[in-house]
Amino acid sequence: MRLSRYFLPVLKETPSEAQIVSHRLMLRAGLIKQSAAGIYSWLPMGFKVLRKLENIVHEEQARAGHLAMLMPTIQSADLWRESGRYDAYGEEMLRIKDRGGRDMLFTPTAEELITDIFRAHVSSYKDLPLTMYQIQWKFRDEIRPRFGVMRGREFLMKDGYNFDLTKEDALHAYNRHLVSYLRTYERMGLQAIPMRADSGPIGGDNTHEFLVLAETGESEVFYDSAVTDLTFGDRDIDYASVEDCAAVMEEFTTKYARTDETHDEALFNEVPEERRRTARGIEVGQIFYFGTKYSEAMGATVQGPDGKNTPVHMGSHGIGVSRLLGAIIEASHDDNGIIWPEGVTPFHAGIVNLKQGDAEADAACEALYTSLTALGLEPLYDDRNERAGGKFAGMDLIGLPWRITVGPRGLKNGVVELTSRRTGESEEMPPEEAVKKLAQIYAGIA
Ligand code: P5A
Repeated sequence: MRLSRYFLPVLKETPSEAQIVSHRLMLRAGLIKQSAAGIYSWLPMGFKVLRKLENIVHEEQARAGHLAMLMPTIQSADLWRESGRYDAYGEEMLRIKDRGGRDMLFTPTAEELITDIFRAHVSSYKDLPLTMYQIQWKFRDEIRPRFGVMRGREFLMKDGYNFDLTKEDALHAYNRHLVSYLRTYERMGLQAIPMRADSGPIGGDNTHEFLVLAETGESEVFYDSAVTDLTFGDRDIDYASVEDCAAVMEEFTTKYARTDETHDEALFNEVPEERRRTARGIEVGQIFYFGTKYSEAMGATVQGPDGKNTPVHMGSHGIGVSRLLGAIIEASHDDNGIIWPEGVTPFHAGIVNLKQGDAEADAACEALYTSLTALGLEPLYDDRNERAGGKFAGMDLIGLPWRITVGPRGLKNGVVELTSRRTGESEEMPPEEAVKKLAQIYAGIA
């Protein structure tokens, strides 16, 4: 992409309404624009990152054997009356009447709708296990929408639902989701720690939230610092294996890590004092096992091997996809702007032409652009007729992990400069070397 043809409305001033750094940077870098309280448009560059996050989620869900689908955002209230949640959900639910006076709502989550689909089509245990998920917009009429996409009213969520014959099978689904979420967040460059939590309006007693530690996080958390040493890495896990998933579950959830809702001071005090931590975190996901809460209320049963009909065991699992943009920026920025992790960056590298209009510099930039594109990488070429200082500041603000600087002086010696956004370190090398280096960096990521 050439910057001269892109839509990137960067702001010079720091927007006064933004209280936390990720919100400020998302506005300043032209990623989003607020349209009403807690409701945002996603401008081209913000949308690009959102799509990257969605892709990672889809790939990891497929790896775990889960089926992608899509349900509507507007639902009939009748289903929610069956589960009892139409009244229980309260003010957070956006209620709408259609022209016939029927009660409708904008989905805050979709346990009811998926249970309705299940009961219409599945009647035998032979069709289990089954896990389906979607990535779809949700609406919750939060009392205090704030911090930009972090606590929006409209937000993008991955929501998945498992159906199993027994509690044991459903707990395997729970563990499998924990494993796949750990992998998902790590691919996004994040450490998200599973913590014992409260299930709120979704229900059930078995639930973990995934938290990214950050001073601006809305949740207060308590944990054994040993949990921050755990990384999932490049493990080859067989998602169908009950033992494999249970082992990861045990490794990642045995040490003390809880949100304030489930915090137990006495248990916490058993953690060696030097490892006890109190901090704040951003909730980027949550998994639930709630047994037969919805299947019983809505008559979602299957015939078991013994010929008897039993309600299915269920759980649901959510990732705050749009919130993740904020969480990633909170975890990865400096005074000059965003620092995108390679796995989610909107463009793989910036190309800065120090002397636009200089025939040699222009040609070198074009050649770099062509070679990177041919390798499947997406460069963002700053081809505007601007001062170098402004171009550098702009690149730092939008946070592409790598920058290639091209100028007449370097070209005389046959070199360009490759700079890491994270470390600020620059290295001079021939243009072909820079291309090769970027290809290596992104091998297996892009
Ligand atoms: C699990 C999927 C559920 O709704 N039902 C379907 C279950 N869980 S949850 O924890 O309530 O939400 C899942 C994730 O969505 C994100 N989230 C939000 N993101 C932005 N703004 C909001 N107002 C908001 N509310 C929830 C969180 O990341 C949460 O973990």
